[in-house]
Amino acid sequence: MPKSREHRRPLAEEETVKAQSRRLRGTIAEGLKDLVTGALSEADSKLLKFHGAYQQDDRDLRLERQGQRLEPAYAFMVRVRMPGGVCTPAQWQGLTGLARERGNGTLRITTRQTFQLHGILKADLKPLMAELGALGLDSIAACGDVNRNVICHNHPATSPVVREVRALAADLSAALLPCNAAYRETWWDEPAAEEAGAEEEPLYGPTYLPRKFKIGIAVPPLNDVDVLAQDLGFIAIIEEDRLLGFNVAVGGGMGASHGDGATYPRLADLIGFCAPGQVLAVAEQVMRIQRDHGDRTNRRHARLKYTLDDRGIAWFKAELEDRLGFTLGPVRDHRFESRSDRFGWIADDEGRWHLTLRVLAGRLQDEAACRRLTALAEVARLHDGDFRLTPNQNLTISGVRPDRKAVIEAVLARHGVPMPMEPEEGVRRHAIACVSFPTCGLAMAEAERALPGFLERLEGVLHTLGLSGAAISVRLSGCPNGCARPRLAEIGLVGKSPGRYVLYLGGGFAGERLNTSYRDNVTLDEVIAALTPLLADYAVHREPSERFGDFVIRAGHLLAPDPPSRPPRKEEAAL
Ligand code: SRM
Ligand code: SF4
Repeated sequence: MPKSREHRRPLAEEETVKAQSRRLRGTIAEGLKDLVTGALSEADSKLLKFHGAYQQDDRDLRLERQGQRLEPAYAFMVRVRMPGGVCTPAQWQGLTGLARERGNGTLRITTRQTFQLHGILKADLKPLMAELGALGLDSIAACGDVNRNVICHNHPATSPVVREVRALAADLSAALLPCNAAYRETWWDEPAAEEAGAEEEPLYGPTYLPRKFKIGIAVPPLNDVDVLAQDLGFIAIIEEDRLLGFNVAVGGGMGASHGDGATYPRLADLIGFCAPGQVLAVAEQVMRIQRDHGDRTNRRHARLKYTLDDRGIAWFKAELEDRLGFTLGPVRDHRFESRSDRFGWIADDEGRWHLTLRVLAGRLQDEAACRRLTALAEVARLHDGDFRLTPNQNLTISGVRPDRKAVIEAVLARHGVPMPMEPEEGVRRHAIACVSFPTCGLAMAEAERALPGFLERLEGVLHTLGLSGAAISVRLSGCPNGCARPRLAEIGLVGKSPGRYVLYLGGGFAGERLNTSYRDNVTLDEVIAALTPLLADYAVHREPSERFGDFVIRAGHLLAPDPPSRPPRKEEAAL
């Protein structure tokens, strides 16, 4: 934002909260002791995000409790920091225990390769954080105006550079952590630092970033991290199995608000190439530019994507190279083919096996027919490799010795966990949904809970049309913040109000193109009705290997104007 405009506006309230927080401590420690209420103060609940936790209330119970004049059913969500999405079997078992004993009995794999634990009552929050620490995990900077969980492609059998890329994700996460001791003091009872509340934050400064910041590392031809949706993306350039460096992409972001044209999803721009040894410097300087130039007056305009659009890519690149003291190389060729996970057993060059399982919407829980949480905890007891979470909300049991494959399969089968799906289940393989109701405070329509029913209906249509195996990406978000990255789906649904969505079509299969609004304010019935003729046309007129997202554009379907989707008002019906 041009300086003159910014100067006339007051700072966003969050800026004052951060500045007065004594390096993110606020009064969280005191607030936790007050068990008369299930909540923290408003300022502390904002600061809590920097500690990786959100205060939420059960949206299913909100109205009922309002009617009974009770305070909302408050509970907390904790998001673990897990760079590159890898954890040990012991950590897996520990997290399962935490979910059962202190949470709502489920673990939720997120679109940023980590776990969220939901439904934690105030009295359980501090013990849970301590137990997380004992597992060698934490939730520092998993939320808040800082660099978030760094994501990267992590399937060991995909490419020889996966190990390097994972190490880089961990290095980035460590290098970009805030330096204050607030987390350790608040949750782990470490003695207060001498300079408590005034520690140096050499990278962030006293008010941290204007907004969240996200980094992803892709290993072509896979783009499972949706690298162009990140504030900062690194795309591995590999030649003869050697990592040469990375194309650098800046300014991606998915969030928008309905009806507010000043907010929009944006794909990152490729600005150059850097060597592996330059990645940390590039990341740090990109973040510093955003720290110094991002909009601190309007949080809806505070992501890097808006800084870039306000000031221009040329300005940004010059500023970056000036701060770096070297120039980026020219962008190298790369090609993405897919964002999908590779399901089933795959062996790597060293003869270890890796089993990727589909977890619909990332929710690990025990249900009557399928006791996933129990099954995986049991696998963790006998597994000596690790577990890897994917940005598609799925899971790889990784590094399995050949003689353990059958044992793992038997455990999964005993608890009703299906082995990876048949190839016919095309659409299910590519589906993602955000959490939404009942925990998300920003949800406008169902997402995770609506996904299974929606997929079943869509699969019915596809089956009838002979398209059961068609790989089509479907993503469902409960609001336009876009946590499931729905604006990058071939079929994207974005919640507008309970039961109603905007239907977007035409996203690129490998995440290279945003989709376009096709129907506004429609129910899921109307979505199926709108999709059926398009899919029928696709079944008959698609070219060999043509993706649905490409087809709807080529066939001109996206040019049709949106018909009114709301029911006619009384006066209109009378005409
Ligand atoms: Fe998100 C806010 C869940 C990935 C864009 N997101 C939220 C909150 C915390 C709601 C809130 O602020 O009160 C949601 C908590 C729901 C709950 O009950 O658990 C939430 N976001 C999620 C997760 C769990 C979705 C999922 O189903 O997996 C993902 C957790 C990621 C993680 O582990 O760190 C998640 N969120 C994303 C992504 C995808 C990504 O990062 O690749 C996006 C779009 C990319 C982007 O940031 O532009 C995303 N979430 C948002 C936004 C819009 C931000 C914006 O600047 O436009 C919000 C709202 C906000 O920050 O004010 C938001
Ligand atoms: Fe909540 Fe909206 Fe994100 Fe879904 S997209 S989790 S409804 S903020």
